[in-house]
Amino acid sequence: MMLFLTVPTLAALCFLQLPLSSAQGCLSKRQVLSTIRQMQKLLSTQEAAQLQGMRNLKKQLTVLQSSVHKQATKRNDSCPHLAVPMNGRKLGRKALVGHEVHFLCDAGFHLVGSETRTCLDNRTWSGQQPFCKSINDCASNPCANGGTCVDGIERYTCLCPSGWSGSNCQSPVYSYWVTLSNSSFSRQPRCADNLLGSRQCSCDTGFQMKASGMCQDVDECQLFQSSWQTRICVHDCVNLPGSYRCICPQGYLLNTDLNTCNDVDECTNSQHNCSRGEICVNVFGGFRCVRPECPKPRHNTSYVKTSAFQCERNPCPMDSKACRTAANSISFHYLPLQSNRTVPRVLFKMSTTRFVGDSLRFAITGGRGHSIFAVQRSDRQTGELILTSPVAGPAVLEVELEMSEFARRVLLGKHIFRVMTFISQYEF
Ligand SMILES: [Ca+2]
Ligand SMILES: [Ca+2]
Repeated sequence: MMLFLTVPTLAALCFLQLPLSSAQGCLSKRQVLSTIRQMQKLLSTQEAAQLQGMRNLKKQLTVLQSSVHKQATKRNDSCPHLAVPMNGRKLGRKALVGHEVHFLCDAGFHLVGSETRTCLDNRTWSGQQPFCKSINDCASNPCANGGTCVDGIERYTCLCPSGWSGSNCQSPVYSYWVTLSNSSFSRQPRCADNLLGSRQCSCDTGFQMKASGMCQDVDECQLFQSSWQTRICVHDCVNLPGSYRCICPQGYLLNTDLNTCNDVDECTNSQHNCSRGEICVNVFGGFRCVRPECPKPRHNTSYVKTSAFQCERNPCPMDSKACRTAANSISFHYLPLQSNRTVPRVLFKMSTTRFVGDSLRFAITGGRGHSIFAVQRSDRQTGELILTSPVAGPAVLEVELEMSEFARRVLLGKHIFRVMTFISQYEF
């Protein structure tokens, strides 16, 4: 900077002096020009060096800025973790600003919400968290009695017509049917005058002309439902103006034939209220919550649960009589059955896969109401539990069966089957 100020000043002084002094007192014109050129060259070089310096500095600042930005991105500039939708997948793991994740659903499900979400500058995700929805919860027509199925997020909802209630519109609202106005069962006939001048009248379907000239509803329920031979509904019948409707009791849905009733499987539809540790057993007209438990340890013998419905005996000293006579396994069996089923009926079969002896014996060893059961051998390795009398429900029957394995008349082991039969209130 000093040079920059000094050189032009010196040159200017010399030029000012030129007309006043002799050529010897100052530098010659040629020398001055040469000096100026040298000075100019020097200045250009300095200028270029300074510019280069500035550029380098600018570059370094840019590099520094970018590295600071990257570090900040690593630490803070990421969006919150996104959950993987149930029955679906998430593609893309990076949650940094500017990155995208994509969502897919498994077969049978469709995506509701954003298929792609981007991590925005403000560290939030664009769009909405998607979920995978079963393609159509209403596909199985779960709403009975003319209910309208509305496909929901997790499950469907039934919108029931007047006179019906329940999650599947399966329950009749009796007060509604009773209060149906009597007048709607009686209508004016439809009449037309023909060309001959006489009047012809007729009634709508389901109505018949009465002597009064009015059309009266046919009470199909009274006509047909009372007799077993002509029954039109498997359960109950409600007379309607011009028609009738079959109704099913709680726990059943009217079949598409509009006559029979189908049991609702509360266990697979998650309509049960069994607590943790209990197992839901679907039965006709309802469900049961069961808790199969192994016997308590006793006289050197104890059992361990090997599956939800099976207990196996732990190793025990065979010199102890309690150990030798204790069953090797105890299994639990829950059977739904309709009321008044025809007999004899095979309810249950038992056999062993690890048969090492030479004979198997089957016996009923206990249980409530076991007098209506019998056991018989169906082949060398299989025994059958047979119901011998019809049972009117509702009822719960318990029977304990024993299968003993012998080799040369020596007991090798035995297996206990605890069978519980749930008999419905109705014959369906
Ligand atoms: Ca009717
Ligand atoms: Ca059921």
